[in-house]
Amino acid sequence: MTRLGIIGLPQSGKTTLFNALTGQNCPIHLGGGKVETQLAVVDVPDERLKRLASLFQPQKVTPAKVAFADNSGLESGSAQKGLPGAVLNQLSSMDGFVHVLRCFEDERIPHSLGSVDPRRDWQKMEAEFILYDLLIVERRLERLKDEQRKGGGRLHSEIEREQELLESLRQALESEQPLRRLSLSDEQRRALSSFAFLSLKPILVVLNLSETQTAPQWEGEHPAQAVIALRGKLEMELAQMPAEEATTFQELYGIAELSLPALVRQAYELLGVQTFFTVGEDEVRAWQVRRGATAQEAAGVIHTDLMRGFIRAEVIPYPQLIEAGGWNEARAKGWIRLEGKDYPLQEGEIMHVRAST
Ligand SMILES: Nc1nc2c(ncn2[C@@H]2O[C@H](COP(=O)(O)OP(=O)(O)O)[C@@H](O)[C@H]2O)c(=O)[nH]1
Ligand SMILES: [Mg+2]
Repeated sequence: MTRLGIIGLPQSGKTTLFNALTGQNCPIHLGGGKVETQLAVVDVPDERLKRLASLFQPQKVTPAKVAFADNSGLESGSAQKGLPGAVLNQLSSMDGFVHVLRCFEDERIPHSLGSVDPRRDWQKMEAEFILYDLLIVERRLERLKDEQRKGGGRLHSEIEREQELLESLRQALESEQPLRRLSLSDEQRRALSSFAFLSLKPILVVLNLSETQTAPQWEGEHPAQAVIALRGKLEMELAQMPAEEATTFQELYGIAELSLPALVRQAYELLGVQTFFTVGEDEVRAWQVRRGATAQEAAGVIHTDLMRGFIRAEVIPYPQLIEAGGWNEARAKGWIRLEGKDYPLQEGEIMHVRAST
């Protein structure tokens, strides 16, 4: 399951956003400075799943899930001093981040850095991530030097290749570039995956606006970075209201849709994740898989047995299945394709795995 860490300065609106996304009611003020992670698993909103469910009338409908983590440790380090290593460490287990930046003005809520300035706040967190990653890189380079000297283990050429890669990371970090901005090959990414660099993880910027604010200009579009503006407090209140009342308020404030669907869409985009479906009388279900994954890999998401015993996959795009009006109807039209294990599954396709078990 995809895990997104909500980060940002104290009082930026992280817990508020968490509550808005999850419809939960976590206490806004967590005292004690204890490092704790609140994890909430949220259904991924998907209109297609609903359509498929009404078509197949299954006993069970299972949406894909995303987990949001609100880390109370982010409140513990004073904004001036920076975050404790233990907190940064915890963040390294996340797949990506949602970075909340305070844009709202409210005299009753003092800003930990004295003034509302989202760009400065953004740079501050970036700088912490970069520094943390730099320490890891330097430590690793020291190790590699030892390894080089002692010998006996890996090939010299192999060690050198890693050194070169880490040197290029060091250069980027020293010039204050987050690692997510580097273009790395798949092989390089694999080589780096065990380090869990914070500045390499994709990040979604959330501009947290007051009820009446409009979003400030925000550049920095990048494949691993996106921006979304929302009114956190208002959305939290809406998420906690009975549905009917919420609709009235939504109309009043001109909110076409709450942020969860857009936020999840953006996160999928950033994380390189896509959806596929399985259908049947017992269950209609949405699944997550790496974009570009093969049919066999996707089968493995459903069950390892289906991956091992994979023979062929029956595949059809969502719009075609809807147009046909059912699986048998689609088959009669010849729209259900048979694909082999290397077929790259496309976003929104419905798959039925034939496997020998
Ligand atoms: N006016 C206004 N207040 C907000 C907004 N978002 C959060 N707050 C308030 O800011 C304070 C800090 O919010 P909280 O979610 O606890 O921030 P955290 O420390 O980042 O978790 C709370 O009193 C919230 O009610 C917003 O969009 N508008
Ligand atoms: Mg909080």
